[in-house]
Amino acid sequence: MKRVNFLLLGTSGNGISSLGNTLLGRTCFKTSSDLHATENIAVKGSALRGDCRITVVDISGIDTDNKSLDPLQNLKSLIQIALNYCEDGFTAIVFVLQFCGRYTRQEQETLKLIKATLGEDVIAKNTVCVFTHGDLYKHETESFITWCRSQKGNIQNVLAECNYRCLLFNNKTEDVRNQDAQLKELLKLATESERYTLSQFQSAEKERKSLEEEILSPIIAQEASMFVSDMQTKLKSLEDEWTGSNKDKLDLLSKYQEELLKFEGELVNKNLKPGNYVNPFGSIKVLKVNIQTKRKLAESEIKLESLNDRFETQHHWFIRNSSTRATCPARSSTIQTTENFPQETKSFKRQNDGRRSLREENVRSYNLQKARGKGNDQSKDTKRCIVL
Ligand SMILES: Nc1nc2c(ncn2[C@@H]2O[C@H](COP(=O)(O)OP(=O)(O)OP(=O)(O)O)[C@@H](O)[C@H]2O)c(=O)[nH]1
Ligand SMILES: [Mg+2]
Repeated sequence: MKRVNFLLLGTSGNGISSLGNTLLGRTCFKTSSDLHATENIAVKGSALRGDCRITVVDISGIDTDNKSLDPLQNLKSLIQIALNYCEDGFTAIVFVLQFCGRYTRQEQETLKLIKATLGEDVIAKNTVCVFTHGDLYKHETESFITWCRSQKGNIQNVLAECNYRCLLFNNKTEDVRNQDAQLKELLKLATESERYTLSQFQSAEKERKSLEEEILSPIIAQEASMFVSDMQTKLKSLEDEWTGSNKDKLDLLSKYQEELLKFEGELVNKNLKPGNYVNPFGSIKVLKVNIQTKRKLAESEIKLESLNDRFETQHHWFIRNSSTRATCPARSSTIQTTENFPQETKSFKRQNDGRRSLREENVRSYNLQKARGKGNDQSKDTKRCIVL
């Protein structure tokens, strides 16, 4: 006995379950005229039609704008269930459209999701397009296939892609001969398509990943823009309101830099796809430069503070020591200690050298006067030493 498996997919409400029932010749799947979609399920039904065992898996209608991950994950798990139901794969994938329904952006999103989930070439290789609501077809003068070929835009691309394996179905017909003729036509078209197998589904993982990245990219970009604006606020308040030390400021900037680099690394791994959103890498680059400039500034301030401290220390040391010497010009030991000035700056050294020679000259002259017996004039010496 011939065994034929069909997997039915399409936008919610297009008549997927009704088509399933027509194919099986009995009511197996729940149909509804409700305006809302039915729950997310994959249901299998089977029936003997002539010399053929027909198995149908009805995947509940798709409703997606591909802006969240749920529909992708849902469809992926429903297809896995469907492939478990039919381990030898599907004779054909049936993409269900509605005759007289406009081929809108919603249909395009459904198609995008189907291709991403089952593989980019699923329409070209494995699909038959079935239009339900065939009872509304009133173009008696032209065949349905001529009508298909005369369509324009995105729907024309789809029909051409599946090589016009297209068929009109009237799910409302009570005429058994008409029902049989529709099924026979579908079986014929199905043989023109390739069997859809588990291995094909498995190798579509990269397409699923790619759509996943495309869906997540604007969400990630939004998160990144929040991170950037938060970091900008922190840097601004560091500039305007900081009252702590430069050392603490530098530590904080290093922390921000670390956070930014970590965030950037994670963002690179997320593989952002180009889309209708601001690319966060530009703002991150600006932030990096901003932090680096602030760090350099803080480092210079710290260096300046340390130089100032040293200057202050030396200045006080010098003032203390030079005043001692000024009142005691005769103490040569004090004069000698000038050799031991700690880490003199060049200008200090120049000044000290000048002062030392003046002091030595004073001492020499004091000793000379003393030797001549005139050295008791202390006031004169002091006056000279005050020059120091
Ligand atoms: N006139 C007409 N109505 C149809 C045809 N096929 C389906 N319908 C109607 O379309 C409506 C939706 O049919 P369903 O088979 O429940 O659609 P579905 O795609 O399975 O919907 P969900 O599973 O809820 O997404 C029902 O009211 C059906 O009676 C058809 O060929 N002709
Ligand atoms: Mg249904």
